[in-house]
Amino acid sequence: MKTLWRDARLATLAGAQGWGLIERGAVVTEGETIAWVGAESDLGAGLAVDAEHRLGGALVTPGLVDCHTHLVYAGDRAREFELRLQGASYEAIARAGGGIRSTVAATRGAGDATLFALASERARALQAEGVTTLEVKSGYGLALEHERRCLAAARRLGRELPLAVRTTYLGAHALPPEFDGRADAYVDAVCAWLPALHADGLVDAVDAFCESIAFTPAQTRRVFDAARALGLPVKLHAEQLSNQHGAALAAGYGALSCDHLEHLDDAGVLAMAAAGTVAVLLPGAYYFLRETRLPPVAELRAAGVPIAIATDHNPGSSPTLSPLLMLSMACTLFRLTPDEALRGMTVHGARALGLADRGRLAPGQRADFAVWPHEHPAALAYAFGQHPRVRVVVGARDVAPAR
Ligand code: DI6
Ligand code: FE
Repeated sequence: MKTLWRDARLATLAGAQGWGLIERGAVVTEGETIAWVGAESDLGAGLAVDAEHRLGGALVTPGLVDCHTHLVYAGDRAREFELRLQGASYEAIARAGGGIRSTVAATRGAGDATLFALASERARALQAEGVTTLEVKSGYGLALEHERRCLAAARRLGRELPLAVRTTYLGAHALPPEFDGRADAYVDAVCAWLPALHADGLVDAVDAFCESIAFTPAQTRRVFDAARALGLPVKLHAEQLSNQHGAALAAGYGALSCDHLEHLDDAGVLAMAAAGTVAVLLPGAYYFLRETRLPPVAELRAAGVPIAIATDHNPGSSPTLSPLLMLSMACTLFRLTPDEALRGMTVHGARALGLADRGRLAPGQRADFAVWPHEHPAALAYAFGQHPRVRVVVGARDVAPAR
């Protein structure tokens, strides 16, 4: 089926930088793919299509790609938020057995149907702000059976909702209580579970939390070696709270991305540049943990490291479900330009997932796009907290608006 989408202002992001704006633009889709993009005036006169949508001059961007979320879990951590505001640090709460562990207890106690319903509600909220591709990490099960349930819930989201889901195995997120004092034995288990989860078709990539309160670089290597043995790509929670030199380690494994990066040093930047690893910046976690050390944006730019932006949705450090707010924070807190921020949640977000077939409006790309009520794309980052009405199109098909 061939469809013409016309009378639109297109922010194509097709070039290496800038918006790639086309005024009075049109898109022709064929099946689930974009076949042609350009100015309406360049449309062939005799173009025969099966359907036509007039967009009334609305702004069209590629569908948003949220490349870092921890969407599947039960419970919340509002009480922990109160404690942090009274002076307890995120690390101190984690060391005292709260933090991630409290979410693990709630997640293990929730049934499959509940886990799926909670995740599905969250995915719909993301979709309501233009998300068409979503990454979901495990990491709140921390036992084979529970990691499997969480990854299966993520896969089910991709089957039952009109969005694409990529799954990431984050068994090395925290030490579960049954392995207290035995971190190396737990890493052995994390590595041993991976082939089974992969055989079930549940794993697209492997991640770890390399941090003083989580896993060491040596333990991270073992997890990455297990991934490499199966040919799975890796990503890393690196340099979030301290500099463990995790980014350089991950780049040595050809990592798709290193995420957070507030404490990234020059050697890490250069290693990422050489490996083509994407820097995923997570302003929601920076804001919510009241961090003051900024990720080295100027250095990443100068080295040509692609920068992605994501929600990092999770109950402990970034409970937001607003990708648009993250675009705004990427600009106000991290000093990205609005077009860099949007590129970070489209082209570069897709690249952080190893996906080259989406993130731009260009021939051959998937026909995933969002239609916004704004005049200029800078408004996506500017109009924070406004919840614009957005029309979401996935594979050239209209997705029912979620609100
Ligand atoms: N870094 C984070 O910010 C999240 N996970 C991670 O490795 C926080 C997860 C949580 O606190 O529940
Ligand atoms: Fe995270």
